[in-house]
Amino acid sequence: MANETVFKRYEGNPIITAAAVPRANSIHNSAVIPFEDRFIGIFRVDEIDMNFTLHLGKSLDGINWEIEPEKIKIESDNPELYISRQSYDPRITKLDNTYYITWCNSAPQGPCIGLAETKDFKTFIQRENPFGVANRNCVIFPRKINGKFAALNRPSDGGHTPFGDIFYATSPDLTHWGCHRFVFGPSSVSGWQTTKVGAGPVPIETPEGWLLIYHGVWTSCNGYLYYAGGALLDLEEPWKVLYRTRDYLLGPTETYERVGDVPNVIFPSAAVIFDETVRIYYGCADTCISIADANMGELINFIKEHSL
Ligand code: BMA
Repeated sequence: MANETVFKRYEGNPIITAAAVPRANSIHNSAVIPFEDRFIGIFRVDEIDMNFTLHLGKSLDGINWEIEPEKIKIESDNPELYISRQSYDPRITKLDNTYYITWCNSAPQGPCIGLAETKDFKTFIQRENPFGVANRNCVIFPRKINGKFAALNRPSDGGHTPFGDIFYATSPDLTHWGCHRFVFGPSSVSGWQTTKVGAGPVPIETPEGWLLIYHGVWTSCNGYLYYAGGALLDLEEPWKVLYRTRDYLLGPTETYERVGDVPNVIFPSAAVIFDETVRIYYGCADTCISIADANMGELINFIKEHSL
């Protein structure tokens, strides 16, 4: 396959298409996490009325999935909290015994971040939206940092945002967020990430720092192209960038990445560790989901050796 470095695409890609859910137009940009003796996913389903809904999926091997035809029910005792008809790009973080789901929960005023928690993937409780409009791409770190919950997020605008920097924020209680720090923005010397960047999967803790897979965007004369890159962030001060790739880790080169509702999009949104392997799940052309595997040591070395 074209231009692979450390990530190798699965030969059966794409692993999930719209055929998995009866009313789906497309299924992409979704969250996956190990749970009990299997894998659980929260899938972004763009339905045939082109509203975006979140659906639960289960898999024994992480490759073959059963996805529920109905969207998940997220409960709240606060009538002022709502679930948008445009709910998209979920991520799942396990922290202690609770699973936190963040997603883009579009408000009438623009996109913002939704937050819900579950312990069993049967009952989902919505919490306050962590940030105001407009914001996309929120991932919560899998442990507290210096005693606080911590998250990466990406302030945006109400449209197709021609800019975008990654910020870090902390919270004592997952409701009140502050201590905002700039992490990194686009790079003028690495073409695939000159327009905007955004966090992908939940960061993975390694002895070398937090491993962050992120997306970077280039604006061509024909519109945006989305790529996957990698960074290592300081373990205790994650707004400090130790390394960040100049070369992309995956670019849209395969037909299923190039052709779809939005062409030329690789949107990594989940990562799972198997022994020494990092497997990423990524949305392809806003249409389907694929996976790619890298050896953890090789990935970290690649990020260090191909850093900006
Ligand atoms: C971003 C998000 C993603 C999408 C990408 C490419 O702004 O909306 O859901 O994959 O654009 O269309």
